[in-house]
Amino acid sequence: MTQENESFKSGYVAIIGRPNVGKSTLINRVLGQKLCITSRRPQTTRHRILGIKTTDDSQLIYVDTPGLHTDSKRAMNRYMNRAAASSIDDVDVILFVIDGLSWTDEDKQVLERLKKNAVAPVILVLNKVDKLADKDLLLPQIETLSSQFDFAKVVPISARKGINVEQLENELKQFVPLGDLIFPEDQFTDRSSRFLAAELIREKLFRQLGQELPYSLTVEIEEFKQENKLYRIGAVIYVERSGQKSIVIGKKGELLKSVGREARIEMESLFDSKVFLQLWVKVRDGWSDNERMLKNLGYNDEL
Ligand SMILES: Nc1nc2c(ncn2[C@@H]2O[C@H](COP(=O)(O)OP(=O)(O)OP(=O)(O)O)[C@@H](O)[C@H]2O)c(=O)[nH]1
Ligand SMILES: [Mg+2]
Repeated sequence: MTQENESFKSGYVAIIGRPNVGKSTLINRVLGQKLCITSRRPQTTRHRILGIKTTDDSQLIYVDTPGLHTDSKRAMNRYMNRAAASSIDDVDVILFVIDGLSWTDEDKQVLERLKKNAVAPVILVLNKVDKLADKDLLLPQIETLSSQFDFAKVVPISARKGINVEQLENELKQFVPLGDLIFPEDQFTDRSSRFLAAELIREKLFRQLGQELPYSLTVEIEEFKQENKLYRIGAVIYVERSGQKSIVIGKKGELLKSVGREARIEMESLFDSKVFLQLWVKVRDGWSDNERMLKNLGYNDEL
């Protein structure tokens, strides 16, 4: 298709920012489908994920990244910061996402990193403008930040409501080079169905557990079989202490059951198949601060 179209453009867009500013929500909005998991909790995204959007005139490959944060003591946190920081390299344009009017120390540190390492142009994206009654309130913030860094553009959006997102996508096309498809046109991510299944289970746990959420919880898919129009999926939820195990299971197993139900429904729509899902909870002491266990659980420095 693209051979005939000499004006076709393709390239990479990194999405960078502190935790919880709406990076993953933005990718889902752009793709028009749920790919990346999102939640009210900071540090929802743990791995780099590509979200690929192909249109008649371009293929933009969005790189979702874990929120850059300052607490890098645990091995998993260091892994997440590395995954985010390395995404700044080798992209055509960087979206630096912040939460509307707020500006925290963590935002400042992300900007410092960009100042030091970003080679590609950086667009400042002020997200969550739906929360502002008066958009003019953004002007002083834009002015202050623009005096600290030479942003290629400043774009206020609401990823959740879709405000100004199409305009942002159009702007992005200026920054990617002419080029052919990088991925097949019907591919929307670099991640396997198996990975996405584990992520969906983790999202449901993040959302249902609220304040009780054991932060160091992870999901490992042990069985993933496709039989005609049925996916047979077995997953283990790892926590670090036995007290956390009972929280995840809930009274009479209710919480785990409802996590399983919600995850299954989304998997069925994602895979367009029936899904038979089984969940177990196990304790694996200290996994989030142990480099070897992290690797075993899929926290590899991939890419
Ligand atoms: N009001 C409002 N909320 C938003 C908007 N975009 C995202 N959110 C909410 O902000 C929270 C965090 O969104 P995520 O997309 O998970 O944020 P993230 O930047 O990917 O977070 P990490 O993966 O933890 O780094 C969720 O509760 C979203 O629903 C927006 O435009 N407006
Ligand atoms: Mg995220």
